[in-house]
Amino acid sequence: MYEQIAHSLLNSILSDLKEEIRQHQLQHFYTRLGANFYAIHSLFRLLYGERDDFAQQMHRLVETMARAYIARADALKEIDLARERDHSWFLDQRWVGMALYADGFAGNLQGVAEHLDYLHELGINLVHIMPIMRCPPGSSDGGYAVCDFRDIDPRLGTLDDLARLEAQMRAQGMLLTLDVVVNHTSDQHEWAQRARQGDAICQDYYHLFPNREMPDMYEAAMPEVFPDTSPGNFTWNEEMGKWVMTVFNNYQWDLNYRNPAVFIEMLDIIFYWANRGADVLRLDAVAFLWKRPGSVCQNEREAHLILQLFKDCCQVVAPGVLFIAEAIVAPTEVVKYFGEDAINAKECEIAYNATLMALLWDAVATQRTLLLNAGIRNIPSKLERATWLNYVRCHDDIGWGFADEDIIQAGYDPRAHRSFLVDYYTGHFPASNARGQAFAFNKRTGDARISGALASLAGLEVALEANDSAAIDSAIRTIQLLHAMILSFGGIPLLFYGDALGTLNDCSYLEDADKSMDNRWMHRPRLDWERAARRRQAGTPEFRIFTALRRLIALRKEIPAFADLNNRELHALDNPALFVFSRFDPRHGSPRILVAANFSLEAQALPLAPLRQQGFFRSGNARDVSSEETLRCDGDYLNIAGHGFLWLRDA
Ligand code: OTU
Repeated sequence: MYEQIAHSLLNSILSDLKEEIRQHQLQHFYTRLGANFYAIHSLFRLLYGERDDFAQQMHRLVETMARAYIARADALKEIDLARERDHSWFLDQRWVGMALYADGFAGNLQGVAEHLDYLHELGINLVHIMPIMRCPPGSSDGGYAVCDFRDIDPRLGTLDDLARLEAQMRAQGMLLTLDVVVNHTSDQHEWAQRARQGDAICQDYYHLFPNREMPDMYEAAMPEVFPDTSPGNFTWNEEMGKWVMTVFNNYQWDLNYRNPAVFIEMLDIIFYWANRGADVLRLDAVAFLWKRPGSVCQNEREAHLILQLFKDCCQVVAPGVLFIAEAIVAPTEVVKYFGEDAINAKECEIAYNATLMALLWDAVATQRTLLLNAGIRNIPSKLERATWLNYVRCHDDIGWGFADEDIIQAGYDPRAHRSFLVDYYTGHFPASNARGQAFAFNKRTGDARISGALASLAGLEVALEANDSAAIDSAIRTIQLLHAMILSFGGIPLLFYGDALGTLNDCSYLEDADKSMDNRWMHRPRLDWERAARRRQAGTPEFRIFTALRRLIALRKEIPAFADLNNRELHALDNPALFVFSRFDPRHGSPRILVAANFSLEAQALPLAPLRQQGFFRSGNARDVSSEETLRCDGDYLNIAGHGFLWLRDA
């Protein structure tokens, strides 16, 4: 949009740019900046317009973008142009992701490069390497307490190792996803160290308070993220004689985005990793970016403005790079991270679908899909050019973050139901064979979340110990069912390393003093490659899980209706154990797929009449693409085995 104030400011900024910048070939930079400048200026003014140095800061912002654009390699600029032409490329069903720790997966970055063939074998072509930036020795929240945003943790390798890995992945058509921890730094970051020494400029990077007045005001409304290990949201610092805002662990200092210097620094760090070849950047804890006393300090309007501004600026410098919003918040809030009041995603193109994840675990525990159906129906629809990251397990705990109204709609009492889920997954519920642990138990609210490896939560650990082959079969079916859901639901499926091999809880973290307080480490294993080799040995659980998932992944890639183009319909059927939806292909009109899942351990009857009314099974037969079997559909019902699923296409 053209607007005089913004445009004349842009002209003056551009004519002031230093000769060393202007001498470069900046054609695409100028056209993109011209296109986005009105938005960038408006957002920056909404956030920082009150300041005397607003024009200067705006100037710095443009210069930062220009320098990052100049530093961007030609090969990456080519990719940007190609992705501009094919701007919905990431909605395609061919993408299948995995999140892994470089050290847990293969020792370090070099090890990851050496094990890319494993990922290939499984069909993975998007790899999220958990945080690799430099952290202090000792506790670092699994890499989320960064002390140098521009270097790689020496325990994992070097920038050169990353460059080699990136080149290798690119040559094999794999996407690289890296974390940028935008909300906080380690207390050992240079800014924090200088702040402690009294540097006023660095003190302004954080939220510091001389006494309890403001912290108390904040605390009245703020929840606690880690209530048992890091209670409260502030930490006293003796050296400065000040309270520091530390929403997560006490060694993670929250950045102060009221200061435009913080915004520009973090934007420049986003550019830095984009220019190192990341295709996708996972922005950590984005819901927390803006703190307002008296509010819960999550999902504030300004947090969205900051993300929009990150996006608008990144589109100028590196338009091919996507953002993932890591916002584990209520379903109605999470869709806002795609951008509000827009048609296309204008914040983050991808967001974690924590709602689906928790609902799937709810369906497993209850053997009922009442809440799953209610919860999915009530997820607000998302924008175009936006997609979900669908996952069953990740490196974090499982929180029961679905809406209370949905729980009520499903016929349960919210408090009692959430505590049932904790009992179930910690194995305290009589019929449960899950073996998780409670995480972040909050004495005040009674809330708890769940840690544990997927296979252990699905009952495989208990079954193997008992050497009970029926129970082993059942756990393996559960693991397949859950993955079949994230592969077909719509969005990018993100597997968690280890899960395709049925990796169980790993309690060795208890011997490490830097980890023992945080039981999320029980599901962040060090992969045992000897055990992984059993994926080739018929009959082993590793073989059974791996081959099944590899097959489903390969099938997904061949089914155009599984691309995420707002092409899903939920089907409400009169059976509380079934989850049934269909996917259609709006682009090529290839066949619809009806996904029918049975979350009960007993076989269930899928009623066909209501589906026939919607145009399915006209020929009387259907093909289950997942098993390559043709099924007769001319009767009243189709049988689905306990924890079974079908991917049905008209035959
Ligand atoms: C994120 O977590 C990371 O995924 C966690 O591993 C980090 O501990 C945390 O940020 C701090 O960097 O912020 O938006 O276990 O679900 O803290 C949600 C709790 C987050 C996580 C939550 C999450």
